[in-house]
Amino acid sequence: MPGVKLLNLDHVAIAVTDLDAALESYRSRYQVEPLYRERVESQGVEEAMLPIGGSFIQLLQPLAWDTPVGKFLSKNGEGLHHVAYAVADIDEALAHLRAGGARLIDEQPRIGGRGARIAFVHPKDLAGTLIELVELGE
Ligand code: CMX
Ligand code: CO
Repeated sequence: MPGVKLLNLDHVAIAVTDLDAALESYRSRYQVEPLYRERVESQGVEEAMLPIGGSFIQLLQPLAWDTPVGKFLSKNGEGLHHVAYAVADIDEALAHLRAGGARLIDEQPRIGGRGARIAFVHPKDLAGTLIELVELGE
């Protein structure tokens, strides 16, 4: 079976309590402007994507406390939440990870921000890092 080739570090995601304040701080301190901002109900977040080189910083504000990012914030406060790698074929990547015994959170891809197909791998699977795989559309 073919392996999983990680094409790019798509984004590093940071959980924040106040998206507007975080965006303003990135703007004033680092002169970075968001390229996208959207509400992704299925993930329980409002997110903004800040382009940096060929990757993004994803700022995540939870829509409610009983969401993955809401729970993370109550437990840890603001900070690094996950890293996301771009793959060409997310179905193939998930099949390969499943066959290798990886602890998948999503058995099937879901639709995330930018209309991309995404799936998460549990932080207990590898070095305490929540990993998101992203298959970008056209
Ligand atoms: N990074 C590293 N470790 C994490 C973590 C994170 N983001 N979130 C939880 N953990 C750890 C916890 O510290 C805990 O460890 P201990 O058992 O050692 O204390 C363990 O994982 C279980 O955590 P929990 O607080 O009980 O949290 P849950 O199991 O309820 O949920 C997770 C954790 C990863 C399964 C859940 O957050 C999830 O399903 N995430 C995927 C979806 C998501 O994050 N969506 C938002 C982003 C959307 C986007 O990027 O577009
Ligand atoms: Co993400």
